[in-house]
Amino acid sequence: MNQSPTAIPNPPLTIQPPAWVRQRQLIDWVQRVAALTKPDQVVWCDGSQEEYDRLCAQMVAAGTLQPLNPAKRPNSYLAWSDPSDVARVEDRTFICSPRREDAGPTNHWVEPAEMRLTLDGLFDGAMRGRTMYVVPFSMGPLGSPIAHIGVELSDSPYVVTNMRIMTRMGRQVYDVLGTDGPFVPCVHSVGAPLAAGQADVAWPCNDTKYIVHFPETREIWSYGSGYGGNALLGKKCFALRIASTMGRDQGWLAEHMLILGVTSPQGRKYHVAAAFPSACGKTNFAMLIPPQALGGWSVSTIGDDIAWIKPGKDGRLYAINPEAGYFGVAPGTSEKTNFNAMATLKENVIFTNVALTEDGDVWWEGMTDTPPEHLTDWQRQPWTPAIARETGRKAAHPNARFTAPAEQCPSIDADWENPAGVPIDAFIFGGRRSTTVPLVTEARNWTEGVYMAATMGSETTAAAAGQQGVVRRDPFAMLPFCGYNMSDYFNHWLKTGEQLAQQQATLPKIFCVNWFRKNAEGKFVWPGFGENMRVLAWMVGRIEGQAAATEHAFGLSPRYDDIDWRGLDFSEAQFAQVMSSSADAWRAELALHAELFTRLQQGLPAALTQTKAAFEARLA
Ligand code: TSX
Ligand code: MN
Repeated sequence: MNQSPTAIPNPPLTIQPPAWVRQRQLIDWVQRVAALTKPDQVVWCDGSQEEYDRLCAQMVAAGTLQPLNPAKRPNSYLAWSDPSDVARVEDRTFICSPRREDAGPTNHWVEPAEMRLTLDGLFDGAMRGRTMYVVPFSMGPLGSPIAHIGVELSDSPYVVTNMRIMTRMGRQVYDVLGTDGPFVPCVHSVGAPLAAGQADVAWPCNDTKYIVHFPETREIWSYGSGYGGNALLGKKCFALRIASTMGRDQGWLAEHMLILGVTSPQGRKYHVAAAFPSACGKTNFAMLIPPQALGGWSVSTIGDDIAWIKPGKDGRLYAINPEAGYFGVAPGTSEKTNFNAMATLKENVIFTNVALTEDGDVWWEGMTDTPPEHLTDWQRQPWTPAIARETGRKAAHPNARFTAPAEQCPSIDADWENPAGVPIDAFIFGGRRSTTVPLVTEARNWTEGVYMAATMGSETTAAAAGQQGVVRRDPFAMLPFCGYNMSDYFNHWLKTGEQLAQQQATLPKIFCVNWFRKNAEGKFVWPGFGENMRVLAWMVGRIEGQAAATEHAFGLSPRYDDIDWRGLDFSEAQFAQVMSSSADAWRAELALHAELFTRLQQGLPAALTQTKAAFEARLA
């Protein structure tokens, strides 16, 4: 009950933009959204530390955040969400392009006018009793020619504080916008209006959820969730779904990729962008620490999740990380799996759905070998190792997250905020595959690389919903994030390669990796983590034209002697296990590619079906 007949109606809301907001269209839009959603007040965020601290204190008072022990985790907070609001909601995610074919068979589509009617109903009065925050943000370094601006209107202070870590948020964005600069309008409501006198809950949300994108008008509307990618609209909604359509129209790429710098012992630096589906350790790879024994390699981090990549005048591809923070999965992160991430998390962090220790710090599964004796779990219940053994309950939700400033990462690249971006020398695509796919394969050409990326698959883990160990196709790791027809997206990649080739530039090499091969006993054969540097070093050798490779049906791979094994006990027989694949296994694999191609049929580039036929001919 939002308004009883006897309730005094709200006085007409004045939105009172501060003098530093001069973008007329923006002000009009804020006015219209406020008139629709009917918040008690509108707050124009300036992005200052004072504002951040004030909002955090307010959320502590409301029970949304708990301050962590400043002696253990300075200036850090813990949020526990509603147990129903813990992850992105893919089946409630919509791409509302004018024609169904523009969204394609892998997206949920609703006709735009019909969706607008639905949203008008949902958002009418949705912010009653709350504050609407105006959150201006830049995706990418302020003023970079590769960056773009968004403004999120949200009734969630949790969103505001997370956006301040994840993006360049605040007043300075309005200087870039000027009086008529372009921005992507993003509207977000937790969908929990408050009647006069109604008490709030710690994590307001609504069982009805809509994550809606209008690619043609470049708008985002999000309703009902306060969590992660559903609510922090700069990330998946803007930087991937909307930006991918901007890239299609404007000739650039918005990709679900980490970006890293790798410097050889000779001091030569290269840049790599890599796409992996979820649960493959993208953040770990972006922050990799090379083994000492390899002598003088270093890896630096530019980004861990998203890359915006634009062709430069020299015919090379230049990439920026549009984000300013990491919104990473906590469980499994430890000093052993990702030392740099743990160092990044020392202070100024918002944790969500991890467990609370008795001394006011955080813990999650995999953080330490031995769990603490007593915790409060993410559902506010007492937790002990014994309870976990008896009930299987987790201390942290498997999708628990940290929100941390990128600049706190010890391996952060000196160029991570370079407005010009960094030139990409190689793309890596990978998945979690216990069989068939070798440790590393280099594509013979751009088209074969696009084929590898398009047919990428990954085995589901316990963390994901549904069956475990089933291979799910996740083209370019973009299945949930491509804002348009996947076939058109493949075509865009093929065209990009053709255009670069026309400029006589050296195209980035494309590699396919698999860190997850298992032996007959079901044990991982490849040690992974820092040891992946050996594969990266081979790739650099290939880029430099130094390292050798052997050709097989699907591309080029190293022989045992082409990899530097100093400091690692990894036999030729073990290498054979991570590289081997039978013709039978590949025939079965190609049959699965055929299933994907059938699903994507309409508009699927002929180059991909031709590449498949060529692989089949090589196998025969
Ligand atoms: O992130 C991972 N990477 C990339 C690191 C740079 N993970 C974690 C995946 C879940 C997010 C990996 N897990 C990797 C990997 O390369 N490899 C594996 C599989 C594996 C797990 C454990 C061991 C070896 C391989 N070894 C021991 O536990 C001792
Ligand atoms: Mn991601």
